[in-house]
Amino acid sequence: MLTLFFSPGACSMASHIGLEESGAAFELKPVALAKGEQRSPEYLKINPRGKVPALRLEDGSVLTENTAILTYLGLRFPEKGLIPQDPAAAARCISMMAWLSNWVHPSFTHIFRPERFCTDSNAFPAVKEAGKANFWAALQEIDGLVAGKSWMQGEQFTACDPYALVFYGWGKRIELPVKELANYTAWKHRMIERPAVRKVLEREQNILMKAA
Ligand SMILES: N[C@@H](CCC(=O)N[C@@H](CS)C(=O)NCC(=O)O)C(=O)O
Repeated sequence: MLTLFFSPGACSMASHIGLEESGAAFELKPVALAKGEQRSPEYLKINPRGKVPALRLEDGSVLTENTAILTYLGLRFPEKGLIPQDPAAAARCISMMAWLSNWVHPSFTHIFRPERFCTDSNAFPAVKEAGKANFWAALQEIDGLVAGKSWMQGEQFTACDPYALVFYGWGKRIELPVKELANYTAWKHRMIERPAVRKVLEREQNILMKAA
């Protein structure tokens, strides 16, 4: 069976939703980031980088990175359409996930982990400020990207959708005015109406299930 190493509220929620949407049989292994379990010797054997998510396959090998895990699920369960069949559409989906991973996520990390990006503690406030500005600009960009579409890539729900939901939730968590983003917010409502998404949000007790 597939095994997902995850932490509630972390970016691993994207892979968690991908698994639930794919219909695959899987088990969950929580990794308590707040307790530093990601740096335990046991977990470092799973992912030597000490990050979630990690997906252990049936043969015991491990996949890391949301982009790779979601792509794997899309290729393994093609009937679910997480990765489009058309080569250009598939590449566009991977392109979007790459941007979420290499720009949107690190922008957020600047806010809480400035020491990972700058050795001068006097500059931490400026690093945080830049991270927050970049993160908010990225959320605004996503708002524009979903305008007039049902899903991130158009009319087909793809692997980009679970990934983009993570960042709406993080924006809400740090009290950015995400509700002002009308398209992203309408899309978020459509996401929550999907049974697989709702199941994961409830299981992770995600902030998106809380009122206001
Ligand atoms: N690009 C990676 C990011 C993985 C990542 O940074 N995960 C965070 C949680 S959102 C983590 O495990 N952080 C623990 C730490 O840095 O100690 C992916 O998409 O899988």
